[in-house]
Amino acid sequence: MNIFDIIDKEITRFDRVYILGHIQPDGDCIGSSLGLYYLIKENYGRECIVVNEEIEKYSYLGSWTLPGSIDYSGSLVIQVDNSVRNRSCDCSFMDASVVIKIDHHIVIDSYGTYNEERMTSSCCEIIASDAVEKGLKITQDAATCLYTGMSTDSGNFMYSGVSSSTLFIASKLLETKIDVSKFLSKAYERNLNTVKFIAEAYNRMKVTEKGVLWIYIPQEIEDKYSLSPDMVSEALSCMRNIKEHPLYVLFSDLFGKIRVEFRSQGIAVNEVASSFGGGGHKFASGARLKSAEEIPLVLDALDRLL
Ligand SMILES: [Mn+2]
Repeated sequence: MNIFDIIDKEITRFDRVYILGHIQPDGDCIGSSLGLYYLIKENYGRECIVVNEEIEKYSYLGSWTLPGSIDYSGSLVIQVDNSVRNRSCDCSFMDASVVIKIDHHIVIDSYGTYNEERMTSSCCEIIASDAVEKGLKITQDAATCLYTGMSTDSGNFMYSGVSSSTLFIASKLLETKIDVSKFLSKAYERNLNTVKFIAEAYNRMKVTEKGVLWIYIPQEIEDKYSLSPDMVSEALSCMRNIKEHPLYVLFSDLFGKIRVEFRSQGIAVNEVASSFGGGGHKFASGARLKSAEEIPLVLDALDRLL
C-alpha cells in the first residue's frame, strides 16, 4: 500500500502527529523523518513534530525535537527506518493510538498498526517512491533530505539493494534542481580528529584464523578522540573492500555494553547477528554484547561462515 494512502486516511483523525527515527540516527534516519515532514507540510498543510536524538552532522537538513518528555497517547506516530520497537529514539511511542511503521530492514518486529516494510536500499527510497507514485509536490527541502538518506544508506548507490527503481527515484529528486555536490559534501566530510582516530583503528585491526577482519575500540580510545557512536563506526571504512577479507566486524564500547557492527561482501551475516540478539540487513547487521568476553564467541560464529 502506498504510505500516503495510509497517511491520507489517518492524518485528519489526529491533532498531534509525530515522526520518529531510531537510536543513534544516521543519514537515512534523519533524511526520512525530515523528508516526510516536508512532504506532509507541503501536500497536507500539516505541521508534524519530528523526534530524533541529536546528531550535528545532519543538522543542515532541518531541526527536530529531542525525545524524553513527550506523551504520545491519543496521537498518530509515524516511525521510520526502525526495525524493532526497542531501537526507537523514544520507546514510549507505543502509547500512540495509531503507529505507522515505514522500514527497509529485515522484518522481525511488525510493531505498527500499519507496517510498510520493503527491502529497498534505504527508507528514504520508500518515502520518495510513494511520493512520486502519488504525484505529490516534492520541494527542494524534501528532495535534499530524501537524496541524503538514499545516498548515505547505499554507499552512494554502490551497495547491493540498489535497483533500477532506486536510480529512477533519485533522478526524480534531482528534477527539483537540488545541488547534490554541495549538500553531500557535508554528509561525507570528516574532521582531522576522525582521520587520526581512523589511523589508530587501522593499527588495531586483527584477523581470525579463517580470515574475518575485526577491530575493537574500547572506551579509552573513544575518550581519547571524543568520539560519538557514529564517529566510532567510521572505523568500518578501514576494513571495507579488502579483496581477501569479505567479512568484517567492528566492536566498540557503548554505554557499558559492546556494540557489534557486522559487514560483508556477499556472505549473509544477519543470522549470526540475530543469534546474538541483534538484526539488520543480510550484509550489514548489528548486535549488542553484555561484555568484551563474548567477542571470541562472535568471531567463532563468523569463522564458521567462511
Ligand atoms: Mn536506513
